[in-house]
Amino acid sequence: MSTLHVPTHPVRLVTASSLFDGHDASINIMRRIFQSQGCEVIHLGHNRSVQEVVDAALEEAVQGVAVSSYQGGHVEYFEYLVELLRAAGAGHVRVVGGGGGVIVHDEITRLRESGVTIFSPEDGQRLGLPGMVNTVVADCDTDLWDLHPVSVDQVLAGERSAVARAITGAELGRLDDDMRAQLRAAAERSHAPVLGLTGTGGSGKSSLTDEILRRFRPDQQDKLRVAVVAVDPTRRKGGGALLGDRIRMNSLDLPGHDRDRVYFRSLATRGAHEIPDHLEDVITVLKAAGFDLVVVETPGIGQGDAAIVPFVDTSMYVMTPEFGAASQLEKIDMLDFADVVAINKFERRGAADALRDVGRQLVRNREAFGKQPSDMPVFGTSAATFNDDGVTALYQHLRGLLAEQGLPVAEGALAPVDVKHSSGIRAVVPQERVRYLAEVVETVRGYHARTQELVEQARRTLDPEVGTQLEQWPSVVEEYAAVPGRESLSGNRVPKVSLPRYADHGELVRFWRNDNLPGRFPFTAGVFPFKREGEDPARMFAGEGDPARTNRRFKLLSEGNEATRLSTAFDSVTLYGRDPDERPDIYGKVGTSGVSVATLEDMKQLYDGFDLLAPTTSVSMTINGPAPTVLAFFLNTVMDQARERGIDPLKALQTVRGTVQADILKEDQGQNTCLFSTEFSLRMMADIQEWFIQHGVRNFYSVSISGYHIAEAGANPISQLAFTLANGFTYVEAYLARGMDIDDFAPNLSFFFSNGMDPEYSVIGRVARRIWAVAMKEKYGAGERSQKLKYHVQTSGRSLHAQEMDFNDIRTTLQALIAIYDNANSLHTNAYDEAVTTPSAESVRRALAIQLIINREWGLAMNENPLQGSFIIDELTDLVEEAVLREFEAINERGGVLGAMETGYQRGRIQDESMLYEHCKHDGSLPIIGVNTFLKPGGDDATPEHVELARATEAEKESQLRRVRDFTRDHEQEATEALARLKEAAASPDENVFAVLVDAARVCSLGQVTEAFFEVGGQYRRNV
Ligand code: B12
Repeated sequence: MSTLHVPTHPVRLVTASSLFDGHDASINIMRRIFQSQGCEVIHLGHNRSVQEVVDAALEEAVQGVAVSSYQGGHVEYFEYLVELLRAAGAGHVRVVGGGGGVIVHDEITRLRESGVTIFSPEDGQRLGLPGMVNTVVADCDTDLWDLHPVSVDQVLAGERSAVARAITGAELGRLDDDMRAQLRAAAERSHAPVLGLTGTGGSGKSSLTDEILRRFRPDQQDKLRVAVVAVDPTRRKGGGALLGDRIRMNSLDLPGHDRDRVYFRSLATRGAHEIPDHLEDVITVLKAAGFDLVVVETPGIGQGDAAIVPFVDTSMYVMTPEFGAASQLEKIDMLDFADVVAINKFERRGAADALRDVGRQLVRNREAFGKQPSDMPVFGTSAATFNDDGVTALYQHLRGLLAEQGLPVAEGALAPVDVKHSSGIRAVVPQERVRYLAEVVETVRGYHARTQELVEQARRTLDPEVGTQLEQWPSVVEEYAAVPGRESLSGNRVPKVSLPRYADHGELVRFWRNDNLPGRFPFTAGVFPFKREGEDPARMFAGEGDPARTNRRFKLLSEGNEATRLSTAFDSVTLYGRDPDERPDIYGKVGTSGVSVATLEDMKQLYDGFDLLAPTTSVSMTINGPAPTVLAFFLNTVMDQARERGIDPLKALQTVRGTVQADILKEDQGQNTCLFSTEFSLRMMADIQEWFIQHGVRNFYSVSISGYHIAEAGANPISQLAFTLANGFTYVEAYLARGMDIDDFAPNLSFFFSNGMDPEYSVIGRVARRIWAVAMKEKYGAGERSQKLKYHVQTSGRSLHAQEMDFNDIRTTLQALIAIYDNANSLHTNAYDEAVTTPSAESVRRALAIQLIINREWGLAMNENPLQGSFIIDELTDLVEEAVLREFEAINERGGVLGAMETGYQRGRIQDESMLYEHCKHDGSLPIIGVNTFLKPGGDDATPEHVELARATEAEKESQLRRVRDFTRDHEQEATEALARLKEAAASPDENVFAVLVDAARVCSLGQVTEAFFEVGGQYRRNV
């Protein structure tokens, strides 16, 4: 193995996924390896525009940017990135990237000519993961200070790049005496106060900093320039650092605000304990550069965390309510020094007590014995809550303190608040219900314990219920014997459902309680007694170009089928709730990797010619962040079809069939198409469900609780299943807390899993159905319809490779077989060209054929319960179930799903598991035929030079731009009114926003609605 390059200079890199691109699995792997090879990584996460990447590259003074791009439009994106970097005088910044097989050979060559290095899957295979990263590290190991000196005048003029470079010099201790003296003299003339922020890890310091800036900028109308320095520790082992604060900062790029008013710089401690050695010089540079306010955020290390105090004029300590006993407060050094204390995550249990205890401690520390704890500068805040008044109170207090230090503040545009802690928090899952997952575990374990008792009992005396079941069993056996079954060519009758031959009462009891026949509680073997006649579960995902082209593809796919089952893939501009635009990093993605839908007109064209009211038509839409708006487009299309035929539109809602994905929890965990604050998105989901109940929408699933994206982001099957079911129970709790009845909403919930190659996939549906049914019946007292977990399954995309593509169909066939054996309710089979492009007409036909061959040709599929009775299937079912329950306990310990999400628990786990898979794939320890073993004889042409690519044409892109422009022009007046009404509804906590949105969607574009919701619902804040 080649030795890895050890950097001689600090190597700093910005990492991100491109705009409207949530594929962050690969960049997360790369950034971790960069870190372990000693680099300082400013990770921006997913969905980053070229401008954001360039801004970060300039302010952070990096040697390189590393971007992954999977959604198409990569040529436009990377070329625009190089262009903007050069225009900003940063042509020296190396640009590297990757996008798996999606970036094809010709494009790699073209991009290389523009100065971009793209790594293909073969590069990964040839070099190995560390080897590939190593080439970047070696190339970026340059001395920025020597290469790019900076003059004092440029710094004093406040030029962004000059400031950034001067900070690099300061960090390296390379500012010469003369320069330092001049900068110091300038800094001394500055009146800029320095605000220091520190606190315990996980207290939400950076979110709070962001929220304070989000108030400061509009409040002071951007008249003041602010610099923020965020410090993160350098790992002692390897010397790398994850600089993970910038990713949290939405306030750097506020709509309608000048991006030059805030400067943000991440620093690594580089061997120092808590404070980088040259922090004072860094502050000097910023003061000399004329900033009006300097904010320094440092990690709190242990309890002796007051190291920041000597560097700043005002300091703030951030903590959470969970500090244990009040006596622990005596040990916190910062409580002696901080001018202000914020108890963040005020939505958590014990927050009010914490506020009081910390107040008391401050009274004692300050010897202010005549004062009340409530007089102390202690604030209860919830940075995760949009427009939290506790944060506003904290901001306004800080503004006063900073003004005393010389900050020239104006009176402020923000209305004063008269609270000292958050007053409007509405917990999605109420505090008293936060142990729900532990309760599910107790219920399932209790159920099995009872089974064991009943089994024993059945061998002696009988429980009355079991007695009845035993009495009825012979007639059940007879009933099934009468079902015709299917005859093989050899003349044998293959039973549709095969019954156990147990005679022992104990075994029968165990079978009924653990498995039972399909369609019988606990539905382990399936939720329906028999498969639907005349409707294969096939639901093929399609979307490309403009709506007219996708409409043609839908017609092709549904040709010759009795039932019409459409599944819609949207392009990434739509997935992120925006309208098509000319800007190069947007333009390239219009109609690529999915269909572009920005208005009601687009939606109508998409399903033109399909009878959406027919009971044989079912439409599924893969959309999450902007799901409410896209669903509103769809339901209007349905209602308009009804109107055209003289049918009452409200009646049409009662029969329309389909699914909208709309699962925001897994978005945060795996797929990353979050637009709004999680809290607002969850409220919208509940609004939709409530509206469904009010309008009798029974056959349309309001959410598809998805494990697919969790698995494809890298999770193993256990984590996929556990996280997904836990998310499902969270929706149950959230909807119950909104006052909905379990049997009114549970039948509208559906599930979606990925089926990969691991052994656990054989039982994923069985375990999901059993846990759900037992919990629904025994814990929630729900009726039978609610107990039935129905799921869609897609074969695993990540198990398909760019190399030796023909082999992919074999993998898909095996995964599809197991799904069909398990009575999955709906199935998508991936095409063999999965790693390179959304499928062509030819590849999708083959993928569909896989299902047809299994369903119609494959003999054993004549039987509908072939998995039952197998020792290994039973054993795996119990094993996977127990592993899932243990994971529930782990999530429960973190405060349930939402509590765990706040600390990035699920994301961290998924990334670890993803990393393990890729390592095993790349080092060959996990055999993958044609990729790391059984390689194509003769070498390197395992990836074909030319594959038919399903991409939008220029004409389609242009026509989409024109269509949305025409639509917004024609509806300008009505849209203004509708948007005002929408914002009003969203701002009032008790109004159902979806009800108003259904009307607004007739006249507003998707992008217009998204912008409106940003204002009133808050933007999503990314997590590493
Ligand atoms: C995983 C995956 C997902 C996951 C993403 C999870 C996540 N958080 O990342 C989920 C399920 C959420 C997903 C969703 C979608 N996906 Co997807 N997805 C994939 C998949 C299966 C694998 C990509 C991957 O991460 N591979 C793992 C990496 C490590 O390996 P690799 O790609 O081979 O990369 C190698 C090199 O290129 C290099 N590399 C890659 N990046 C970088 C970066 C740097 C800096 C370096 C040094 C090296 C490097 O490293 C690897 C070494 O071998 C691909 C298909 C495939 N099999 O490739 C589709 C694919 C990329 N997805 C696709 C699409 C269309 C989508 C959706 C838009 C579908 C939709 N309409 O809803 C959504 C959009 C989601 C979003 N948020 O934006 C298409 C893109 C088609 C196109 N551009 O023409 C693909 C090709 C599938 C397909 N055929 O339809 N997807």
